[in-house]
Amino acid sequence: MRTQVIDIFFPEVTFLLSVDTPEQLPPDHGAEVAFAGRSNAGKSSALNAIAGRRTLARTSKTPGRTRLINFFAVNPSCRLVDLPGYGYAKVPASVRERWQESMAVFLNQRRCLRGAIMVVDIRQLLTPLDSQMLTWCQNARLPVHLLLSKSDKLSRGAAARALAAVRKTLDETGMAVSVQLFSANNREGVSEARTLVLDWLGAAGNQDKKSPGNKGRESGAYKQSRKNLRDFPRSGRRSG
Ligand SMILES: Nc1nc2c(ncn2[C@@H]2O[C@H](COP(=O)(O)OP(=O)(O)OP(=O)(O)O)[C@@H](O)[C@H]2O)c(=O)[nH]1
Ligand SMILES: [Mg+2]
Repeated sequence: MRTQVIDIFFPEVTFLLSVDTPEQLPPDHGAEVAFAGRSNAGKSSALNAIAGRRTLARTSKTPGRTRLINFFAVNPSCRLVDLPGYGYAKVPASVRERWQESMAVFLNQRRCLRGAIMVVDIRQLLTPLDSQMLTWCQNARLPVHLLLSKSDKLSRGAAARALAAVRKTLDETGMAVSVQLFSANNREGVSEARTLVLDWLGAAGNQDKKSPGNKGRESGAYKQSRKNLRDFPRSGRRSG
């Protein structure tokens, strides 16, 4: 059963390392899934919920908490990556520029990167910076799955309307991005997101990781998972 696979998949997850510059990145092999999004959107909380661990990645009420790229080892060849949040006004320009450079290198050149989980606060929807990040990912031919986070902050009706609005925006831009409601607090959508992360990481283990360029990102498995997730049904507030 799928849940049994999930239960035995993440217990070994541990903090691996934090990096500040592209030169410090760990070896580019195996498979990685990155968590990206605005500062304070709930990236670290989402990573923890999906990994099934409360305190793996540090979370905070204060925006800008995650300033380095943090790697968590799921097993010797698979990693979850907590990226620094963008859009936090108090970050000095020099830090922001360094972050942008690291991000560009990471998204464009990291061959083991299988997909990005983009976390967007459901109360803010897609901001210009989120759209920019989506464009970066599309240009890097990186599959993106969008979590509309903190869905517990809205009523069911309002959350459904927000989901429909984001789908419409994505359809209008023509971006092939899957999207779902998500709450680290009441666990809405956690199991669906976890299934996708496992698919991305697992599919990588079944193919030639030395294939050139970004071919691995466009494998049938990823296309299928994107297709399946394009229209996630609202699955109940305690689905995880
Ligand atoms: N109500 C609610 N609050 C959440 C949820 N997820 C995260 N939060 C809160 O939002 C705040 C930010 O969460 P983080 O997970 O630290 O956000 P982040 O995107 O990692 O933030 P930075 O690392 O600073 O960019 C914290 O106070 C969390 O408790 C959620 O699903 N529901
Ligand atoms: Mg964080």
